[in-house]
Amino acid sequence: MDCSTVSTQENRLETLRSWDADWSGLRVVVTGISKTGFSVADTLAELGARVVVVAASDDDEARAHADTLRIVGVADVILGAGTSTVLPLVDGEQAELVVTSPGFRPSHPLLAAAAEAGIPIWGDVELAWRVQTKSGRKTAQWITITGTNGKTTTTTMVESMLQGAGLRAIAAGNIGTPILDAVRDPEGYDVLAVELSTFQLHWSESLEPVSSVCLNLAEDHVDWHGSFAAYAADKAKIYENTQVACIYNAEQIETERMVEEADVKEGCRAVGFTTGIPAVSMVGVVEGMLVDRAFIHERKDSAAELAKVSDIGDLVPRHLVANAAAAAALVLAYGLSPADVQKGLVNYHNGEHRIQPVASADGVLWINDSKATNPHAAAASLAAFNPVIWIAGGLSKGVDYDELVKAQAARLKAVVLIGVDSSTLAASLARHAPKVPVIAASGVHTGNKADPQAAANPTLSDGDAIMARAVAEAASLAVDGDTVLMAPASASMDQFSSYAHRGQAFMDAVRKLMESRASADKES
Ligand code: UMA
Repeated sequence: MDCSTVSTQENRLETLRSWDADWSGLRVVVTGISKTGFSVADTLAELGARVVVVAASDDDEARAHADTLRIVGVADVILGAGTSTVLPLVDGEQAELVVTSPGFRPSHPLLAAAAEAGIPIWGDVELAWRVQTKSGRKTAQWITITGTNGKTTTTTMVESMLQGAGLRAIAAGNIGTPILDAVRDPEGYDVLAVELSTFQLHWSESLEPVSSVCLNLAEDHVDWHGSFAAYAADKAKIYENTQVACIYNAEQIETERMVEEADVKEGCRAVGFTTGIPAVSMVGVVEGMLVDRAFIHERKDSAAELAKVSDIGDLVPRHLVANAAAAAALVLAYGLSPADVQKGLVNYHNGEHRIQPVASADGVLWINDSKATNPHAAAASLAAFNPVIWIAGGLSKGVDYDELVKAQAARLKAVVLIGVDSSTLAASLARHAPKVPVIAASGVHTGNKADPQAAANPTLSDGDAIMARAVAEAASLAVDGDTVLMAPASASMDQFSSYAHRGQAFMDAVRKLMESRASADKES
């Protein structure tokens, strides 16, 4: 493609900054046909663009989505393994734009081909920002949240505070509701609490959030980004063009550096959050109270009370306090009052699968933290308990467990491994916690189809059976004062359909164990 063609294309895309702009006939390839791909293709078809969708999946869900998309006017849907490696033509011509689902890595052959051909690539979040302005519909302000861990909790807290203040607000983005679904709501929202992953930030340029935060930064998704530096650079994009306040983690200098280097709107402030006593321009904690030293006039020598830490719940580990402080700073920047912050925290219920107490019996506390899909998240919950019988392992996503195991070894009483291949974690344990007993829940290879318990009970998948065994192993070791913590530090997809499925398997197994103990007690 020559330079003049590329620049004409870029000029056209430059004009596409509202729903009412002229999207008709724009040739777009959409990658993926799950949540994101479907919402993108559906939106573009409604806007009159010429759309071809490509996805490796060819299951019932993909085919049903394809049928619907054809009905709404999508030109072509190409499904099946291997099909998504070549950039297809749209109406016999090269695409002018690719809009990608977050699961596609930048190195994916299709995206690499688009980049090579000079075709711009957006994510669904970039498209959503551009189409959100529509005559006759409210345009929402965005509050954006990223970080290696705590995104979902913080986003939900922000949503709770906004809704508590009587605003029409919803959490969307990586949290599960595609951002385009929220943006296309016919009534519109006052504010969107937008959880963003680095996969989404990588392909976003135009966002202008009212406030934004990178909660923390630790190793994750290195396989997608290619390197930790590339992952960190994409996380830092959260702060670009922020209007009122960039919120950083005062206990993690990297996030403050990101703010210093960001290109923000005139007058935008840097505000820290901390679980300790706040300095000026921070939200923090003083004697069990969440306090604001950033948004009040007298911040030089005083702080305003926002809420009691106990308003968040009964079991409040430190990282949850940090999430609440960040959420408070984000909404105070938007203009909410201290009373709104407090009401939001009181209304907030810690979501399922996030450090969720499941049972407390014979002095043993059972905690489900299936949402801990990486070492950093697991570290946060391990740090909240001592001594711990730790159920861990799963799909490691290429991360390194050495630092986690080194830091937490002292509180580990035993480790029960789940996961098809938890050898990386097992090796870290052997290196840095050699005295801690490690039990594999189903022998060496936990995905073992010949597992006798799974074979004996065909209604259980391997994952469910192995979790039941892990719970039984943990129960045989646990004594008064111990915590059994299922915080796998790994993704779930090797044995379960999702982290929620894994968490449910754990909770079911614990409940069954409690029931069988209760009936044994009755009999004796
Ligand atoms: N596909 C291919 N080839 C690939 C990769 C994917 O063809 O190489 C196709 C699949 O066949 C399927 C589609 O792409 O048709 C799947 O797309 P996707 O993986 O982007 O998944 P979605 O269902 O669209 O969900 C995405 C987010 N998923 C990921 O980022 C992996 C969801 O975050 C998000 O909730 C949803 O959009 C709505 O915004 C999930 C997640 O795991 C929860 N996020 C990661 C995390 O939190 O750590 C980043």
